[in-house]
Amino acid sequence: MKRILLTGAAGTLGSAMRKALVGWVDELVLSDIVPITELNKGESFVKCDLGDFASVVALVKGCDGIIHLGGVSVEGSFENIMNGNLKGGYHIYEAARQQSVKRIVFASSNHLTGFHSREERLDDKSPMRPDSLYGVSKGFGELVAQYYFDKFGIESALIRIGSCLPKPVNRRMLATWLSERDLANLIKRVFVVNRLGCTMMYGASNNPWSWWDNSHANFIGWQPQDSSAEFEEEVLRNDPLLRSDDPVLLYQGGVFATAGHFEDK
Ligand code: NAI
Ligand code: 15L
Repeated sequence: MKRILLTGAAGTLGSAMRKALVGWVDELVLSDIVPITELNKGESFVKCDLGDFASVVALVKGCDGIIHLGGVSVEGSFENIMNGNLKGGYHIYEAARQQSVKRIVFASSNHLTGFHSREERLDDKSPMRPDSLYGVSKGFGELVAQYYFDKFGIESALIRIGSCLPKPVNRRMLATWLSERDLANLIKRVFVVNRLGCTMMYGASNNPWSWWDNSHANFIGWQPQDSSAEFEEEVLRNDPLLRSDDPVLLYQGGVFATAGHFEDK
């Protein structure tokens, strides 16, 4: 593998993936709107606002693949989401088309389906039920990816990441947790599999409590190695049990579903 672009490289997952992907490619081109000053061997950095098309085209030039983690990662103002996620998502795909990049990992989110009940088990046929404008923006990103696959053959892994952090820290995350190692292995797998297509996958580790079924994507050969079970006792001890009628327990998206609507002033 030669030259791979990592957007959102200064963020939480970008930083974790930098560590996990050391030595995996000849060059990892890091990019973010926030500067990164300390580079490891095999890394370069380009500051870029995803909302600026000309900059994104220059950024993508000469890359063989893209891991697109950049953008707004929580609920926020429509202006910010529009710039980072709507414009940013479109810019990445249009730049990829112009620069003949053929494979992209798109960091989608469980908040695209966050209004499904926790009683449901979702698969690739389950409808999008976004729990926030942020979740809506991930639906836009997935549709852009599908369009660029059907029209131009650009392949994508649309990873609806659950909660990716070193360990699960609350009861919800016993279902949604994705270890950094499992995410890194999935990213690596995406770039070696012969046929990827435009495939959505729920990004969760091998958790005993799961709301998601990835069997449609078995052909990719990703087998998560970690499990939230290892942390269950600690989580149950530290995260108080909510009243059973607390609305936050109804929805997979948790507080994203029950929070008020973000109103632009
Ligand atoms: P983060 O907020 O820590 O990192 C996102 C990065 O994108 C930041 O460094 C930020 O500076 C950069 N960014 C924002 N707007 C930008 C713009 N206009 N131009 C260029 N860069 C911009 O988020 P995190 O947790 O690292 O998530 C990475 C990706 O994974 C995001 O797309 C997020 O939506 C997605 N995701 C993350 C989950 C998690 O558990 N951490 C769960 C589900 C999805
Ligand atoms: C996300 O999409 C967010 O980016 C992250 O900050 C977490 O809130 C995560 O989902 C989650 O649902 O735990």
